Amino acid sequence: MDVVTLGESMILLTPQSNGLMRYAATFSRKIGGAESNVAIGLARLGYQTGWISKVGDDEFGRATTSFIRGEGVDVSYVKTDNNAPTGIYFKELRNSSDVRVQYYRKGSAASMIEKEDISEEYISQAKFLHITGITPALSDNCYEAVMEAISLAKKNKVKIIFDPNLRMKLWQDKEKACQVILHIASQSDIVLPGLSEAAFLFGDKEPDGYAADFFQTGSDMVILKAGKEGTHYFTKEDSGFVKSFPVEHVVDPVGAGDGFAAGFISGLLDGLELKEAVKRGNAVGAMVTMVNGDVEGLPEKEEIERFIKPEKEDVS
Ligand code: KDG
Repeated sequence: MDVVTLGESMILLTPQSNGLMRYAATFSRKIGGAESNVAIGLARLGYQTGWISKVGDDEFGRATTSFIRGEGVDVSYVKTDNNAPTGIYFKELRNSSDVRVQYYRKGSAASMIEKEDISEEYISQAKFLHITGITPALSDNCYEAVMEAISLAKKNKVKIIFDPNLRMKLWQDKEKACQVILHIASQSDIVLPGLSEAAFLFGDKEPDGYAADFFQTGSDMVILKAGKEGTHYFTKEDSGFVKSFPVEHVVDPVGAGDGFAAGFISGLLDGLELKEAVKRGNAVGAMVTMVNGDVEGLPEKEEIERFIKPEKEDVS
């Protein structure tokens, strides 16, 4: 197993018309969830991934698990909760720069994940444990499950990669969000914050100021995503910046960070130089934004290579 991840996936409903969702009459039905997006992204690139979760004993739960299984992700640690439903979320695309997300997930099956659901045997098989700041925001028991996964990963020398994925709609208060995210960052080997997440945690600073703050919490590597500008990377020995790939028309930006994570982790698994791994992350992130849906734009490996180095058209 290359990567194990843990979190909630939901039915994703997107109006088939642009504009305010109150006028929408028909919706497309997809599946989304930050952690399974990463697991699917890596599976599509040819890596072995596993997703730990809970779904409801309902049609949406069965659809979610079979979709993720169908994408090549191991779901042997996905349980069914008989008393809580599978979560749902709506994505209202007013235009590509104004996307609103509406959750129907309070009390969902995944919010019932608890530390007893985390298997040491499963985590210990992985090279990386991927976690995000969404899961600990779902419930106290989810927070405990994340901490259990972290402690099992540490015990078994599995590297921990953490994407803060700050979703303010899921947190009761800012202070708790800040405290929990910093605590998890302090337990992680690699952190993947966006610039606005770093500003939320540490206030307004320059990128190297954020890196120093994350180093102080205990992380060894900081990958600071600056959206369409590019990505800064920092270790204690090395640092740099990799420009984003230009995207002419963003169709749907949701899932770009997960695409980045999948591409970046794949680069680490392939032993690429850090800069090249970041470049691959940027490429996958950009490709995700060109397609509607959280996972539908995730590429296969050969597509990334073509995207990074487009072949010159034969004009002879
Ligand atoms: O990163 C994309 C996620 O935000 C999306 O898939 C839905 O998991 C989701 C969430 O909690 O917002």
